[in-house]
Amino acid sequence: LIDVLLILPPLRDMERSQVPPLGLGYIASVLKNEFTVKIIDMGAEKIGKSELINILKEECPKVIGISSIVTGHNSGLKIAKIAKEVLGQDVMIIMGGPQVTFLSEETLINNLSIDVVALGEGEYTVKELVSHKINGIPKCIDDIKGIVFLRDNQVIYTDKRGMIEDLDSVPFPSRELFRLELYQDKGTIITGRGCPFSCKFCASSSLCGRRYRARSSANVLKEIEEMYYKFNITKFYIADDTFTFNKKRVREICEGIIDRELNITWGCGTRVDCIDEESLDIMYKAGCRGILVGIESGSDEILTDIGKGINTNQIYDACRKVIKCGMSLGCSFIIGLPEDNWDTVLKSLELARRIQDIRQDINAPAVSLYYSIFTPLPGSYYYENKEKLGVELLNTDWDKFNFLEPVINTKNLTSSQLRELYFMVNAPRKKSE
Ligand code: B12
Ligand code: SF4
Repeated sequence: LIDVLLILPPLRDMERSQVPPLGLGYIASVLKNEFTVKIIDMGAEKIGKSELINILKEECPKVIGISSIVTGHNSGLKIAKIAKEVLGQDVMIIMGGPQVTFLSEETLINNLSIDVVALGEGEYTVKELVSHKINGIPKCIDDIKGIVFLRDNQVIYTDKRGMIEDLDSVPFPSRELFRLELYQDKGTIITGRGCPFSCKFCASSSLCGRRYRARSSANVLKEIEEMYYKFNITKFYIADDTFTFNKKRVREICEGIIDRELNITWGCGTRVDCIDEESLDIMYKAGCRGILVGIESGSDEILTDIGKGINTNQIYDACRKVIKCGMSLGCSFIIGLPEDNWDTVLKSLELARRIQDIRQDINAPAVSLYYSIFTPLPGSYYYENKEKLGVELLNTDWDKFNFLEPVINTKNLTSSQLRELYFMVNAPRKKSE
């Protein structure tokens, strides 16, 4: 028997997640000193309905926390329903995570199995909810900030909860509760939250704030050491939105890795305007072998329109620097943005090829290209303003919001043209080209 069961529902169209659910790991960490907690990742652990029912019967959790990401939202709702059927009405079901944070009212109204939605960062909200349920403290649920629930068919919002200011004060995610061997990228770590930029297609800043709340380098190094020594992890991926935003901190972290003689390799994601040769140099020395950048478009007009704040010259230069310093480079593009047309998408293809050609000159590691189809995500500017921008949503089945198939017509491109363009940009490049 356990107090709390935290569940990552299976994500549609992904065979399994390659990354442990760190958000749930963080929540477990603040709970585990006081309560018994278990985490299941249904996709990675291949847990189907009947196994879920067995787990529920065996563990009889008093509280269930379900994580909601866009393509896992529907399955999360089904799980909540099953849990109430198996355990009865008394079990408290909390849903939290990026998707439900922006869809709290409709989720509660249409799914009576969900008792509470916790908005934004969940660590301390969940802790208070569990304490309310199990210890009766606080006595009244209305005193818990950052939640939404139904009472007599009325939607009740409690006071807002601020973002966690000092992320160093949050314990590291409970990796011992994950089945780490199941994940390709088990070395994923988050060294800060939030993003100071506000690209119109992205929900990041409305979710985690328009400020990068960086953890101190000492705190990050401590977690890297824990992962290295306790969990034998030697391949890391730093999954922050913009890891290299603060140069000084990057330097401190890299010097820390070098000083500790940790035999690791790692990769990170960042923006092209946060890349410079000096940082790349020390990053390489500290084991960084790959960088993923969000390029989004090869058209300067589109880049301006989406609010990315970068241009194609900056992109080319930054990519050249990464390739030159011997790291592999990942470039992600979005096709079918609200102002995109056939020509602007071709410009992306052209830029991608120019970037790949840099590598031929230098004989460097791989350049990988990732194209996704523009998919308006709740919480993003484009989702909120879709009608105004001529974006017609063809499908409201969240399972289809997988970035691989179009769920929209834009004013310049139909969904079938988008499909065609997607096929074209992903076609292998012919030798003569
Ligand atoms: C790092 C990251 C990833 C990493 C790692 C994710 C992971 N498993 O931890 C990778 C690269 C794998 C990834 C993949 C995807 N991601 Co992502 N990712 C992010 C990013 C940049 C940071 C997330 C993060 O780690 N934050 C810090 C941790 C601690 O937060 P968290 O995991 O969200 O959990 C907190 C809260 O959400 C909440 N919470 C979460 N679950 C629960 C459950 C309960 C019960 C409660 C109460 C609270 C709660 O509390 C947690 C602790 O504070 C965000 C952008 C952002 N700034 O949020 C996008 C973001 C979350 N990702 C997004 C998407 C769409 C995806 C993909 C579906 C994209 C794709 N097609 O591949 C996949 C999903 C696969 C997966 N397994 O997660 C969207 C989500 C939009 C939405 N409406 O759902 C975001 C917001 C970015 C965007 N494009 O706008 N992602
Ligand atoms: S796309 Fe990247 S830089 Fe832009 S708002 Fe999202 S996380 Fe920030």
